[in-house]
Parts: sequence; C-alpha cells; structure tokens
Amino acid sequence: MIPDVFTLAELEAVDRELDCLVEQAQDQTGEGHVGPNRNPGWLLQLGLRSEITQRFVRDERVLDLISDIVRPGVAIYSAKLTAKMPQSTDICHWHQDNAYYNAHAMSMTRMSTWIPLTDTDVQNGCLWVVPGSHKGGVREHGQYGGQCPKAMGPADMIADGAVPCPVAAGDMLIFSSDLWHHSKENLTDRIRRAFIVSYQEATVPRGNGAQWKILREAV
Ligand SMILES: O=C(O)CCC(=O)C(=O)O
Repeated sequence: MIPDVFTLAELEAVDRELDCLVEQAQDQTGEGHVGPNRNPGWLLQLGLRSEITQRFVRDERVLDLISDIVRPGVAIYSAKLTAKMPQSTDICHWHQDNAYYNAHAMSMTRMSTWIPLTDTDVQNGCLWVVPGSHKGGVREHGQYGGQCPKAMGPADMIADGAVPCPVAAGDMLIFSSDLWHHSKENLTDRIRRAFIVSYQEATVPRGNGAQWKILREAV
C-alpha cells in the first residue's frame, strides 16, 4: 500500500470524467458498460477512452513506483474502472489477474495497481488479499458467477491469511498479478469506484489487444 500518491483534486477531476464516460457508455449499450456480460458502472479499456484517462494510466509517479520490478521498460497491459453500486451485493470472487491475462500474453514481472476514487473499507467493498500468495503460481480457475467470472473459489472461501486492505482516496495498492484477491459487497449508500491498471515489462510484445502500449522503453 503506497500512501498519498494522488491529490483529492486530481481524483475528483478523474471522477467527473468517469461520470461522463459511463454516461456515454450507457447511451451506447443501455447498460452502463461496454460489451456483454459486464458489471454496472464498470468501464473497460480506460487507457483508450479519453485524454484524461490516458494521462492517468501513464502517470509517471506510478511508473516510478513499479519500475524496479516491472522491467526492462514498462508497457501497459490493460486498464479498467471497477465499481460497486450503492447497497450492491455484487462480489468479486477469489482470483489471480494472471489467470485472465496469461491467455493473452505471458509476463515474468506483471503487476496490477488498484487505485480507489473514494475511501474504501470493509463496509464498501475494499480489496482483500492473501499476502505471499503470488509465490505459488497461477491456480486453476472455474466459474462461480459474480463480478469476476473466473475464480479459484467463492468470496467466502477460507483463504489462510486473507486480510482486508482499506485504502483511502489518494493511496494505492500495487501487487503481483499472481496475488490472490477479491472484494465483497458495498453496504453503503455511495458508489465505490477503483481503477485497475496492469503493467508488464516492455519486452513482451503484446498485452490485452489495442490497450497494449509501451510507456517506457527497455534500455
Ligand atoms: O475492484 C474490485 O472490486 C475487484 C475487481 C478485481 O479484482 C478485478 O477485476 O480483477
């Protein structure tokens, strides 16, 4: 968990932009997201959507934080907005991002970042993780429904050492894309939004389709 990366003013500007982008997507699909079978309030391919979201996913402060591990060079694998609507019972089951990502491209260093747009805690569906779980490789994933369709098991699966990660707006989480994580319901009256941006070494020649882009050349 890295404290104080973004100012609240920066996050508010991004949040306002997301209001517009979600509304546009609603106009296109009538469902508040792009493509079939996705979740209310979610937006995929954020890095391709607007100048403001493009700038956000290539933020030099974040690239500086990951570049000791994600190297040589840094490329974006994918970026999305996740959301939990007020009083939502939607949950995202235990999974590893690489269970999805490795189908598109293998990476030795891939990391995911989780950047909340509001303060998060167990009441509004913060992320839960199992520290150290990235060391065991990618496990088999099945289908359990919920917001994250491929999972190792349901959110109430007993995962030894699982801890909630309450993260305030302005702070961020950075973790291996092999790390086990999940999130539960939002029991509050306010939407909970977060960016998930994943990065990999620039020498892997592809990511998730058109979202892949080299942000720092390998030297
Ligand atoms: O933001 C969340 O609630 C979790 C979503 C997540 O882990 C994912 O989409 O990979």
